[in-house]
Amino acid sequence: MIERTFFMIKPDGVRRELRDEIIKRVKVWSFNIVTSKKLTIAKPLAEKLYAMHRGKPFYDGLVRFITSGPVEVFVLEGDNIIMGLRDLMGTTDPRKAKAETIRGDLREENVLNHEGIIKNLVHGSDSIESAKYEIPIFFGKEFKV
Ligand code: 3AN
Repeated sequence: MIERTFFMIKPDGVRRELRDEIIKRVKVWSFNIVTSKKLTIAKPLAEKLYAMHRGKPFYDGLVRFITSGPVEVFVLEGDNIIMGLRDLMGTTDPRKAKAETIRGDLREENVLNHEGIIKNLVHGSDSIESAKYEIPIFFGKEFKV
């Protein structure tokens, strides 16, 4: 089934200039870029994106991390892309991510930042519901899931 999902190269990925390497991997999987833009996320936007993590010990640090520098955000489209992209990204903790995944292959030696937040390069929606929530935060209502 052709699906759309929200994808982000986080501040650590942009800072390390891994954009082209990451997008090359996305393209190899025949995923298409519907639209994209580069921005620095403002705090209210970060709080909306991470609303499900509010109250967790890493929440404040996570918001600080994601607002710490430019990110690139995408709407991607492809067959079974939500689960496919999660496979391509690898697990949340890059130290546990398999080889040939983005997080597994491109992780830094120091995976945690100074606040103990996991620097894992990328984000992708984990379900259709998440994609429906996350895409409009960054792209308005124009790009339907
Ligand atoms: P994913 O990005 O794999 O969907 P989420 O949505 O559960 O993972 O978590 C969002 C982000 O929060 C992660 N990408 C990571 O940067 C950070 N994070 C998650 N769990 C922890 C943790 N236990 N300690 C520090 N940071 C965490």
